[in-house]
Formats: sequence, structure tokens, C-alpha cells
Amino acid sequence: MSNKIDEKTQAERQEFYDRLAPGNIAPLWEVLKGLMPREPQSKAAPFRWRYQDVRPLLMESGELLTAEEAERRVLVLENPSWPGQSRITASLYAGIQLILPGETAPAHRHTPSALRFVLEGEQGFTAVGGERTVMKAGDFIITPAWAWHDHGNEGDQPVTWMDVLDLPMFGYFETTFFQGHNDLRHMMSRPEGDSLARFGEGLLPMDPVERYGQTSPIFNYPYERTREALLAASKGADPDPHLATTLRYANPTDGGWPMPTIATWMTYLPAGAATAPIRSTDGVIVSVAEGTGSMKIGEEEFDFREKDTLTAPGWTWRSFRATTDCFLFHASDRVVHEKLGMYREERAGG
Ligand code: GTQ
Repeated sequence: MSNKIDEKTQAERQEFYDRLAPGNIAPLWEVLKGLMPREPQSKAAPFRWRYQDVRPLLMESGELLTAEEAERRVLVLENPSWPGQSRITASLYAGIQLILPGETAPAHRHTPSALRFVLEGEQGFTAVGGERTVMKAGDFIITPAWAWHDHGNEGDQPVTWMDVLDLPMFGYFETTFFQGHNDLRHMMSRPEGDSLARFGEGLLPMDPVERYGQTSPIFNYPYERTREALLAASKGADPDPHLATTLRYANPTDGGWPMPTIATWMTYLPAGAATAPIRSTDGVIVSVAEGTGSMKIGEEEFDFREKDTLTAPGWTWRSFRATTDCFLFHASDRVVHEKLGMYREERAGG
């Protein structure tokens, strides 16, 4: 279309559009460029939440209401671009949850999947589908779709973690189901450690076991093991310029991502090291398991320390610089991009 049109033509067209609108009909040529930009233009904003700012507010919420009253006592991390929408990226939700000593977050289940990345506490537990696991800082724990789950704290210190759920995705597709349990805690049917023993030792049950459908049968990937693996792997080869030493979490039954909607990986970046910029279609959430440093997202640079959360919009250059040894947990909807043929990435310089 030529962009130079005279006033009369413009008026004629507008008059035509005005007659279309009441019938819920619209001309494509007026909106096509917005529907198909040359490349993704994320509306998300980059942001960093300092744990030292969030923690006091979380503790204050602990004085205002109990975990049981709240159902889930969580402070939602809202992307600055979408206040009130409970979204940290275009497709993912994140929040920081608190369980005080003696409390229980009551059993329920929902079709959206959740992951927990543990920040604080040694004696918190989450029970998922009849098995309990202790929650330790840095552990990556999965609540598969429609699995009963409750959380508790049997220690004398607060327990906190980051939740990431695929809620906005389910909202977009309008497919969310939720059910409360009649009991505060659901019944355990397997001993603690059963999942890791059967699926997390490089061994698998002789007969195929269907446990959680498309979700990994391991539901706690302990930080101790992840950290050890990254350190050992970093000695075996030069670090990748863009990824440093990065290992992705995997479903042992098929080698794919552990969750059907949320991809997860951990990066080890030693003190003094930096990564070259990378961009990918997925908007990314980073939780700092250990270390201090900075993350450049687009033109903005955010310094970070342990337990801070950052988010980078999709198709935006991002890179890291480590001041001390850094272990950086990542979550994104990359797994969905891959399944739907939408995933692209680009690596600069290096
Ligand atoms: O722990 O089940 O942050 O249902 C939001 C919704 C956590 C949970 C959240 C939830 C949960």
C-alpha cells in the first residue's frame, strides 16, 4: 500500500471501516504490521527484585495472615509492564512464597504446573502426589499438573521459595481447573526419596511407569547434585562464550525438559568471568542461587546478589558478569517454543 493518500480517499475508507465495525468485522490491512512485526517486540520490561527488599515485606505478610488463610501466602513478582496481571514474563507467573514454622499451605491441585526454586530454610517440605520432599536452598522442585500438593514447615525458621507457574499460558488458552482437598494435607503413599531412587540415579524401573504424564518423575532436583555436576563439568572443557557452563535439567525417561511448559537450566559462572550476549524468543526468569555480579538486559545493567530474581524479555540481548562464583537458575517457556516450532536464538560476538 502506498502511504500517501488524499483526504477524500482516507475519508471513504474510514466510512467503509465504520460500517464494518458494528458487524464485528475489520480490515486486515490496517492491522497487519502489528500482527506480524519483522521480529518479536516484547512488551515485557526487564527488571530485578532484590531479595533484601522483598524479604521484609514477605515477613510482614506473615504477621498479617496465616498460610492457611491465604491458601498460598505469596508476594507476586509483577512485570512492570503488566501491573495486576500476575505475569513476570509474557507467559509465566512468578512469586515468592513464605511458610512460617508450624504452618501448612493446604492441599489442592490445579492443571497449571508449578516449580519451586528454594531460597531459604532447611526444614520446609512439599508433598506432591503422595510423596514428600524436604526443601533446601537451591533445590528445583516440580508440582506436575493436577497433582495434589501441600507445603509445610517443621523447623523453627521461615521457609521461602520462588514459585513459577504457567498460569498466564493457561489463562490465554482458558483451560485452568482447580480443586481444593478436603484435608489440610493429602495422604502419603510412598516413602521420602522414592522418586529420586527410582528415576534419579541413572537407573529406571524395569517396567515403564506412568507417574506424571508429560512431567519428569523426579520432582526434586537437589541443589547439592546440580552444583557438583556444574563444577565438575566446568573442569572438563573451556566454558562456552555465551552459556559459560550451563546444564539443563532433564526428564530421565526421555531426555526432554522436566516440565511440559517450563524449561529450566542452571549456569555456573566463576568469579571474574563474563558471557557474550545471547537473545532468544523466550522471556527468561533468573534466580540467583549463589554469587554476586550483574546481568545486562537490553541497554540496562542490573547488579545482583544471592536470592535476587531477574527477568529478561524475549528477543532481548542478555549477558552476565560474575564478581564472585555465580550459580544462576533459569526458567522460561522455551520448551513450548520448541514444541510449537517458535524457538529461535541468536548469539553475538564472543
Ligand atoms: O503453591 O500451589 O505461587 O497454587 C500460586 C498458586 C503457588 C502453590 C503460587 C499456587 C501455588
